[in-house]
Amino acid sequence: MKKIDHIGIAVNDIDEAILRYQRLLNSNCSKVEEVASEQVKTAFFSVGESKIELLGAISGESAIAKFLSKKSEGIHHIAFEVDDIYAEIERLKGEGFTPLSETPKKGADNKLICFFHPKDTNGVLIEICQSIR
Ligand code: CMX
Repeated sequence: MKKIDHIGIAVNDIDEAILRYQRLLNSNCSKVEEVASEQVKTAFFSVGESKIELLGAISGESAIAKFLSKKSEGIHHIAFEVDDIYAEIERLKGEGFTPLSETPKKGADNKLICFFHPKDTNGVLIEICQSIR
């Protein structure tokens, strides 16, 4: 793993949260994007080498809607950048971690992504991601 790419935070009202995090970080949101496959609206803020990703649900089917109803707002996942997502999925499977998709999916921020179940990682949902060049 190369670095923490971003920390995902689930929020009830993303437009309100964007304004709040702009004040907190004293910087503008760099990208707002809807990811249809995940039914989420995302907003990214750069913080040094890493980012904060705000996540709002755009439908009740979204994993974020389920998370918010079960756990309420808060840290949803930690994402690590990798060089070769296919090799890293195989390595992590070999180590006994459980991928939530067999192959990487296209995520926000022009990345290939794969999530790993929080039951294997002390209750923290893990994402690995690789930039699409
Ligand atoms: N972090 C930590 N624990 C989580 C969690 C999260 N983000 N989401 C769910 N859980 C917990 C549940 O509370 C539950 O705990 P208990 O067993 O103690 O009740 C456990 O994990 C399993 O939950 P589940 O009901 O079996 O499964 P869910 O239907 O809630 O699905 C998960 C959980 C992680 C498998 C599912 O949300 C998933 O596949 N996530 C990956 C995709 C995703 O999160 N997309 C949104 C972000 C997209 C983006 O960043 O662009």
